[in-house]
Amino acid sequence: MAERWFFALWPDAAVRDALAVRVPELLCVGARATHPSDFHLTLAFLGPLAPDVLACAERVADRIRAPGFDLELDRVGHFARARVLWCGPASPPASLSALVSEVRQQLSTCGLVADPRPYRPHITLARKAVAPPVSEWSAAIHWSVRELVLAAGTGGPGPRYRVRRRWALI
Ligand code: 2AM
Repeated sequence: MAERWFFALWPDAAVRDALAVRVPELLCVGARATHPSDFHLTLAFLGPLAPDVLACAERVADRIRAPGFDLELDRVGHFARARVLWCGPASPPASLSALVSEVRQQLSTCGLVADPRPYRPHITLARKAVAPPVSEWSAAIHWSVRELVLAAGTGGPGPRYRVRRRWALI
């Protein structure tokens, strides 16, 4: 299957490990937990890309000048139709929304059209989750976001994504 590209925020080891500890207690029977190396928060999904468009997307990231920010992962949720269990910020900070807008707007110069659906920042914790989380999210996980990444996935068994490049937020 062709690689599918996306810009994302990738948690550091401390955030990743904190998430991995929480996931098992949330899962209904049959749900498949995300491999901890795959935890991420997507900024913009690009899909399969021709080499010249991929190069254009990388130049977009080269041009981004955005500050780092703090994220509180303080809620868990369930996308029932997609059967996805997720966590994310209850109140996304303005810096996150601004970064997403900037990346998506710049990507239009590469001919990449943003998903028209409202942006819902989330980290997929499990798939095939037919039921909402079976317990509460015990406490917020604090994440100091200091970089954005370009990652790719092939949809195989986990880990299914790979970070290809990183850019510092300043
Ligand atoms: P998800 O975890 O909720 O499925 C790589 O697939 C990343 O891009 C995932 O974070 C995925 O979100 C997100 N994504 C957004 N739109 C997508 C699409 N149309 N197809 C696949 N992944 C998409």
